[in-house]
Amino acid sequence: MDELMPIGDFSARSGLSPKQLRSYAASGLLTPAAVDPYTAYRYYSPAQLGDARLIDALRDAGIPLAEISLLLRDRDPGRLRAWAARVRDDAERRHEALDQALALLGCAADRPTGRNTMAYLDCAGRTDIGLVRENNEDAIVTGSRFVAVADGLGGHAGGEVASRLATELVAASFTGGSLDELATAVRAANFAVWERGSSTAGSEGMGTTLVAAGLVGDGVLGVVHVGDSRAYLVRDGGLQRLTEDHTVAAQMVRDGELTEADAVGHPHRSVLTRALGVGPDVPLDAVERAVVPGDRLVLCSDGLFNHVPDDELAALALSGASPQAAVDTLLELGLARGGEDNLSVVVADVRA
Ligand SMILES: [Mn+2]
Repeated sequence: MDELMPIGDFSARSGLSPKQLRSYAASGLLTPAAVDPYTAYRYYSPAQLGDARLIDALRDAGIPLAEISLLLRDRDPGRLRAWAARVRDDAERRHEALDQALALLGCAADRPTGRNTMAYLDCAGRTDIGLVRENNEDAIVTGSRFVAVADGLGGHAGGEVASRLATELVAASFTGGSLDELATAVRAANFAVWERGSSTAGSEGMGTTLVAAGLVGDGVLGVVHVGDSRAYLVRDGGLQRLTEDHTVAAQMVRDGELTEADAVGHPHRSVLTRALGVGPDVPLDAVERAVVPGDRLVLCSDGLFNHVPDDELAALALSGASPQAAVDTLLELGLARGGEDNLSVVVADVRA
């Protein structure tokens, strides 16, 4: 404790003003190592410099104090990567709005136009706890290049943690580089969820489904999935499933032991043959599809498709409604038909 610094010295070394330091002390972010009971002078230890600089950098990045406090507690880089993805999406939206404003003034956009000519996703999504469950273990991601749906499993809070962690990690590392890169990110998320599950009391056996879809080149969609959350492509009046359910019943259908119709009410229709996070490695399905403007993607959890069969989903997804209207219609229908599971749906239109 001989190296304790008064607030002035600590301020000089950390680059934070005494006023900032007092406000971080008041909000509980950075408590002085000692306070002189007679003078009320605050003293900081050199070990606190790292945290002070971390807080400063996060404040510079515009991260709210409450989030900084969470970050200091669990130090999960995934949280920061998720923020980075949000900042990029936000910047992209603001650039687009500015380009639009410039166009309204009769000016050409200042940005290089390369990005504007590339396909992007116009999307909407909702996840709902449903009418029976006590927590929502589904998680969704929506963005202009990447969308995902996950359906968590496991006791206590395990399912929620698993689906959120998996979607945040994959979204944060998504750069649109290639299908391989997306698959690598899903494998890394699998390992992270498995590690969290095996090191946290009460979270043993937690896991999640994941269907992750992103533009991995201009006009190329990559889809990686594990479990029974689905991706569909709606094109030219038809609906194609891009994913095969990894369930016992679906495997029996593929093996010719069960008809598609009998699988719908089968007792093993929701028993997964694969899930993300239940072991250190997991086999993935990864496919690439060419997409064109006008194509529509639908991602959903079993809570939706168990109530809304493919033909009906196709009709509703084709109705010409906006992504948000389609999401609302599908979700309300799932709820009206029982909603005994969590329900999630993401609808994304490919645009140029
Ligand atoms: Mn479910």
